[in-house]
Amino acid sequence: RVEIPRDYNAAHDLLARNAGRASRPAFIDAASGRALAYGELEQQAHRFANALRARGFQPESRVLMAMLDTPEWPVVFLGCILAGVVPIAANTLLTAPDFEFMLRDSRAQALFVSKPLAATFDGIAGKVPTLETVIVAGGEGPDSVAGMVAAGDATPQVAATCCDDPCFWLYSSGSTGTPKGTVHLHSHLIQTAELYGRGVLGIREDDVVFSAAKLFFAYGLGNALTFPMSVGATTVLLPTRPTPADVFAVLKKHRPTIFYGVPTLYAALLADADRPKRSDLNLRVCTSAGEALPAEIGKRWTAEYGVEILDGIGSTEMLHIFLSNRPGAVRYGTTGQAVPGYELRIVGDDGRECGVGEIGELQISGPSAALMYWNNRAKTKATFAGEWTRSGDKYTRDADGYYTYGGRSDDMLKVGGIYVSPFEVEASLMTHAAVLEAAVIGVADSDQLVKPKAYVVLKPGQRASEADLQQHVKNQLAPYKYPRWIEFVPELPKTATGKIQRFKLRATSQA
Ligand code: 3SK
Repeated sequence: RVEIPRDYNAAHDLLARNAGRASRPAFIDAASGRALAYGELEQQAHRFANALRARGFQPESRVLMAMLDTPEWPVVFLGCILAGVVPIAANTLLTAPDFEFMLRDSRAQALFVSKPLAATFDGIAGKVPTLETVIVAGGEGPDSVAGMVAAGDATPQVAATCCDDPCFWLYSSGSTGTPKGTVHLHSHLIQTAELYGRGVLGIREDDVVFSAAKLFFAYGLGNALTFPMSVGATTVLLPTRPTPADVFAVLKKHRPTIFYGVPTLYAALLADADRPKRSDLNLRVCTSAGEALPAEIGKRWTAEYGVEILDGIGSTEMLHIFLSNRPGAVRYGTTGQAVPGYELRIVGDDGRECGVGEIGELQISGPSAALMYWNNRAKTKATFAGEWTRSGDKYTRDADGYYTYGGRSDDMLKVGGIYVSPFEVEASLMTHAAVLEAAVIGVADSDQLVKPKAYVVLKPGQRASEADLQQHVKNQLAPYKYPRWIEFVPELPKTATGKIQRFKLRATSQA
């Protein structure tokens, strides 16, 4: 663990680490090709902080950011933190009712919104009494981010924050209920950079990084802001959706050394007929999170591009990855080992710690656990139990300390009294040559007994029958695990991060 001084401001630390790198590019906008150097970032963040103060924003007040990934994003985020103002990074793919909920729940006093998203807020801004100010990113004039930077005094001033002060929030969405404002402290960003960024990735100054996950996700925030800034590396930002064509264009043009993806994206990249050759890219390490990486995808990526994918798992609550494969010690099909600095335990339904090979809920103890969910005492108490944070994910651990994902607590199936991991059945289906993606849920048969059902997306131009795929799984897994029904679908329902929404399949499923 990293020792953090009591008087500590996270933005000041990240900027001060780069004081000697004024001309080195900190952020490159992939859309415009424009670069923001570390020296410019520091000046703009301080000017922005002073402009907030001049407009009367007090430390501990909250503001909502609904911004696309451009270099203005770190200016606003760091500028707020320098002023002691608490930025809330919102998922830009959400709908107007979601944003209205967040504005009301957080009582944010300002909204920073990218120009292309501004229309979503047209009907909301006047309705939320606590929202006083709307500032447009990518716009011009006094009520734009650029206008505030231009108007702000250049003299550096840092709010007198403590390492345990609330620093920023992220909203965490569960499969049920409203999103939960997850409150993170000043010390948390640098802890994740030291433990995972340096400890696992070995990130260094000469790295160029690119994250398909956007900055508003906890995964993207560490990947593309905290980790590179902690060592003076360069981040390429893509404001648009990371399509295979755009991702490959960035990988070819900017030649990042670290690429952070999610399993569905790796699958789509590998299925892209126009994918580049290994020699066109300059990758030294790739990561995957969001959901467990099927072994088949990891192996194919390594075979194609000669680089390992470090599959790991993190959470909005823990801010970043606490369990991960390590370079040179990857075991595809597992999520790897505990990230040093985090302690993990697996707890069974009876509340006792599980032994090797026993399945239970993964719980985490570490220095980046969120303080609480805002305005939600019940869910705070259910998730943050003293030193331990409950993940809601089922895992087993082997004798070497490698963890294997067994689905969400509520996704697990009990078939004939025996646990079946839907992920294991999906991974088996994915090894069939015709299968692009698969999702497995439990469906009750005519006897109301739960059995696995698979939803399968075939690769373009490929064919396979239900019987082919059932036989394929029976050949690989214990006989009771094969999917009793297979429905072929054009696509699977997914969250913005690419997680398969099995609850949507459950809502409409039939045997
Ligand atoms: O989904 C994950 O595994 C993850 C990783 C890093 C940070 C946050 C999350 C949710």
